[in-house]
Amino acid sequence: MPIFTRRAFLVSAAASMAAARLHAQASTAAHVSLLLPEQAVGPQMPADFVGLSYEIQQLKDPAFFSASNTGLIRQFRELSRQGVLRLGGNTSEYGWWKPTPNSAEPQHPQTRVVTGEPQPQYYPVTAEAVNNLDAFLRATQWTCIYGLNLGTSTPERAAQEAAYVAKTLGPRLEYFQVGNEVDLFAPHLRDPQTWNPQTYLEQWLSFARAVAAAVPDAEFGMPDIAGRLDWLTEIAELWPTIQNPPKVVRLTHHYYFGGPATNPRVNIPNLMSPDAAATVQGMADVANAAAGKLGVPLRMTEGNTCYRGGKPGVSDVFAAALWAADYALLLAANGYSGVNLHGGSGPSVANSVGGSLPGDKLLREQGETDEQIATHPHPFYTPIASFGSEYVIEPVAYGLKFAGLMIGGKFFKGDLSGRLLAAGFDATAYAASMPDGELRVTILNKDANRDAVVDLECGLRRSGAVETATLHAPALDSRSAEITPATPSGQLSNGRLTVTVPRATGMCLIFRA
Ligand code: BDP
Repeated sequence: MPIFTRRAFLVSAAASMAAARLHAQASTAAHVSLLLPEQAVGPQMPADFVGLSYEIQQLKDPAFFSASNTGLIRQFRELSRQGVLRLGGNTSEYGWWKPTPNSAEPQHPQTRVVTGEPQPQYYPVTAEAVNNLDAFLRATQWTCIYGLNLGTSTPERAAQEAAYVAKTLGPRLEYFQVGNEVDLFAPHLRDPQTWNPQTYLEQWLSFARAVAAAVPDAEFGMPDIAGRLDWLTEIAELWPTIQNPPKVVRLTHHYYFGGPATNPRVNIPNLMSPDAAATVQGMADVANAAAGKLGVPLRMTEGNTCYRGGKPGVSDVFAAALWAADYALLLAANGYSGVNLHGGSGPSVANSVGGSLPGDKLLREQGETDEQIATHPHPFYTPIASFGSEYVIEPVAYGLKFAGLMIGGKFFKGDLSGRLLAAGFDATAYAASMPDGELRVTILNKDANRDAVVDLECGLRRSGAVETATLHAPALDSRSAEITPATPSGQLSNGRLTVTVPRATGMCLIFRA
């Protein structure tokens, strides 16, 4: 199945008619009142909410995740002091465990070659790579979700690898994932006639039980589906029929806004449209129902703006920052325990999608020279890009970092975003009560043309100093993003404050305790 048919494109045609102009000249503003609910009864955003997702194939180069890759360590620390690195992706189905330098490569099963799917390029994951990964995690103070190969490995080999990983990473191991995007295993990795949630569960169980026998306290996140939410529902229904199930601690799935790069509907107006957020909310509702049945939290373990490596001009610009901030906060407010944005090195992601990035082809067709193409991050959506020996935080990661300002907060229920939408704004808002008594309100104005004048009315708080941090850039299509740290910006008077959130800007208001 070609990759462009793999995911339903989730944005409505109506939204694609939305505001086409990215740089409005005339300044228009509109007014809305938001009453902040009195009590924070929603989910709390966990300390390790922020995460990144990389192809396991990165481990092919043991120096990548290692203590000596100081530039990468610095950017991980910059993004989050306590994040979660998830190793998975399509390439996780082609890694083989090589415990000693002399270990022989195993026989691999026959797979079908399907255009757009990763070619079976097998590569060793060595003990040295896992040792170095541990040193990297110690240096970053991040933890790791470790992906095991379900596609072409065996329960025995997965158990051997898991035992070494668990022993080496210790508390830095969050849990194991077995298989990436199993709902897309057919046709290249499994027979479409027989592959379904039931047969997946049977195979998953044989792997997870072997892992649990080798690592008695082993924990798992599953099923890491690409988009077939009905798989979550069906797995939750089948789960009670399993006797002594392995310990599952997260229900996981993935989401890309659209794709591939050649799809004209993957554009900035659609990415900013309220429909995009509504789609994520719809998925969260289904996923939450399944997670409730299983009694485990959700985690969005992989995703980004545009699958097959991202789209230049959409994935690598400021619009992606606003998208990521809104996406992360929407998931947090829906009780997700975290989100991992996918990225990594160009070759690893290219290998995960059949060998090349469609975004490169697009740029060449648009007449960009090799030199110009090299100014884009590869893959185009990567949160941390490398240019020569330098690692750089990309706009999409600034969005995630900005969302992180709400970490520790307990969300207010009450549809603040719905009220902005009803008032005609392409904007969202999230309010949370922080552990130290602060109140934080993040407003994301995704509108390219209109500033939003918002009258905030606080239920409980009547006075006090207000500080503001902003997420901004010159325009939605700028190859940059900036977070301005919190600075004093006013006072609550009689429980009220009026703020102007400029077009294409995120604002986090901090009401000091
Ligand atoms: C997901 C895969 C990942 C790819 C990504 C993409 O898990 O390996 O890199 O899509 O298409 O389906 O960009």
